[in-house]
Amino acid sequence: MKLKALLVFVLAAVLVSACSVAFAADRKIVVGFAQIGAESDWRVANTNSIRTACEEAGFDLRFVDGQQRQENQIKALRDFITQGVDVIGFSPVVESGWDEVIAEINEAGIPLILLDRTTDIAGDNYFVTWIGSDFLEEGRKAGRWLVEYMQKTGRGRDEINIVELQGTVGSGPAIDRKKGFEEVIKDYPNLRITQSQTGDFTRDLGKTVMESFLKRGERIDVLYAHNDDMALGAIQAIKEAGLKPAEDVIVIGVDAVKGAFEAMLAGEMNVTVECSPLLGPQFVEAVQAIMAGKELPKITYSIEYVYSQEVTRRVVDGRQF
Ligand code: GZL
Repeated sequence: MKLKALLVFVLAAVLVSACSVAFAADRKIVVGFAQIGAESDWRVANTNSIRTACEEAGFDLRFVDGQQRQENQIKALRDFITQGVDVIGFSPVVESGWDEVIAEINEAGIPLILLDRTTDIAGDNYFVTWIGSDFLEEGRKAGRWLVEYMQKTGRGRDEINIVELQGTVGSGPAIDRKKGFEEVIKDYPNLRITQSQTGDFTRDLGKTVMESFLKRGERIDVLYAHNDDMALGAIQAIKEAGLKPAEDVIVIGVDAVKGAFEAMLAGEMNVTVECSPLLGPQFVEAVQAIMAGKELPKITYSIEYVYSQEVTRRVVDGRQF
């Protein structure tokens, strides 16, 4: 009798697990994504890439625009926990202030993918994988381009005044793009940052802060902007001050959004360091790997280049962002 009961039990267990697998195979993967906002062309392209890739993958995507406010992102993350999503994706607007909500996500056992930006939480056990750019290297690339450009144009020994438009205060890209740039120029004492202030990655604030830099009346030779949107706003301020952008004031940006290419073709910007927003496909691959129980590397960098004024219309027309 006992053997018969055991066989019935085993058969029932196999049927239940088969049904749960079948159910799992039928239902959509549910993904919660807490996006920073829509502060720049880069962010808009990033959102489009995520939405398109998730739609093509057939995910049930719950997408929240945090409007660049940390409290909105924290609320979205808590809502995802309540909804019991399968995977959470997240790009933290700033590095600090996430410990509590991340602990709640970990407690709920929901896999977390960091996309683009990072947090200052110690260790890397709290997330499955981070996909994004090397912001420190982007700052170094901007610094190296400037050193080479000054030497190439015979100004390698001139006293050069640099003004800096920083990204969102406390954000990973703002912290590391500043650090990487300064790491390079520290070996050239004639290259000095004379004014530095946040433009919060937006075009409007970039213009306003550049106006204040110009109003100080000190000579400005170079603008280093942590993203192209602030650089494009600053270009307007430079022109309204009667100066020629890319000539009187060398203009360096980061992101390589289409507006920067158009400005370079118009002779109003010198260089942009690429930071790819097209992370959607890599994000989808990571979600699918997690759902299939596969291992993932902790870090996946996107491949990026430096584009200077000698770009052709062909390059511009071929770009996706
Ligand atoms: C960088 C990204 C930054 C962009 C800005 O990966 O976080 O945020 O450089 C965007 O344009 O606002």
